[in-house]
Amino acid sequence: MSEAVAKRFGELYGPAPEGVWAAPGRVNLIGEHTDYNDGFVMPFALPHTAVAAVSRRDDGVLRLHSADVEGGVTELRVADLEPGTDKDWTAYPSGVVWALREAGHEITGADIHLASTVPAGAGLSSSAALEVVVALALNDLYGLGLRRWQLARLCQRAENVYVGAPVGIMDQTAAACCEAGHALFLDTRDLSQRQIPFDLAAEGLRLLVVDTRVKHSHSEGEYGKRRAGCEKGAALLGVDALRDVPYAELDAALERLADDEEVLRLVRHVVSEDERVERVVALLESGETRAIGPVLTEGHASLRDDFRISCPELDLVVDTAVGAGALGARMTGGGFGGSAIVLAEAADVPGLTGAVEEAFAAAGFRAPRVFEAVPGAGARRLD
Ligand code: GAF
Repeated sequence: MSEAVAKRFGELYGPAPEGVWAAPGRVNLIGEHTDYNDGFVMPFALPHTAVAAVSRRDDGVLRLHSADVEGGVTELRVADLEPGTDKDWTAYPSGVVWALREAGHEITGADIHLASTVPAGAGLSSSAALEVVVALALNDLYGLGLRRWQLARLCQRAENVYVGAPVGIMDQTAAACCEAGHALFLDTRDLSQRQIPFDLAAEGLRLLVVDTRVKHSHSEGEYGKRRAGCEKGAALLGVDALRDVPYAELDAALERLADDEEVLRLVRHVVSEDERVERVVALLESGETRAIGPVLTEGHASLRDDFRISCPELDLVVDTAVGAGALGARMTGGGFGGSAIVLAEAADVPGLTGAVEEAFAAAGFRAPRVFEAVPGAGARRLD
């Protein structure tokens, strides 16, 4: 991949690139819609990556090209980059250049060629991978000395302000900080983190990703509504963020929200989801990997019934897989389509995959894309 991307860079821009970098997509094991509530998340990196060949420029010009999108090279001036103006895929890399410059780093231009194997629109963070790979490349080339978590914060700012999507910090931190063979237990309040060994193969287990290949069109607006509802809940309860509601006090908090059924449900999901993350961490650290299955399925029910961000395709994956003997299953990512994950005994994978495929065909849904996910490495320089 690295050589092909460097070669294409040379064809597009002339000389060979100064370097080639990669950043992965992610699967979130547990901890959904908790990141903008200062809560806990637990993603791991996919082997699928966005790869960028990059060289510096000193004339204020930013040139962007992607192997995955029709069209030629886009040429911009770094001084002219402004939030909200770019509605194309180029908003992700140029947003990162904008965010670095806004933070006071002198980026005087770049030539960038990108190619990604992270499935787009599948809830696997293909955009965060694009942002982080560009941030890491510019950090190295311009000698900025920024730490991984700082790059993640800048990428989140690019996405929030430049692209205009009100996302939390999980996906960018996952792309920047994950390690092979581990899931990342991340406290999104202060970005403190612990790498939790997550070697399913050694235990005879597998984690399947089932990409439903649907993305319901209202997803972006609904994300913002959930976020606003959570903020309202925190304000009604007099806390900075829902993270500050202890699980032991959840019932009392819900009583105080009895007049606002919608906010009550959002709060119940977020506070119980933080507790599920802590339970999964404890189970993994005590070697009880199989026991995390029911916690994943519980998390799905909470996202479906309380947070209301599932959809028929995701529910069908979870119900079919659990009904056919999976240890647990849940949707992963923002919701309204995208992917679900299924934890299963290795020997059960063919049967489960067949059961999900048959159920999709019987329901008249497009065939899902199913693959096994092994925790991969975080962002890195390749050449
Ligand atoms: C999307 C967002 F980008 C994340 O920040 C996170 O909120 C996630 O949805 C839900 O957990 O991936």
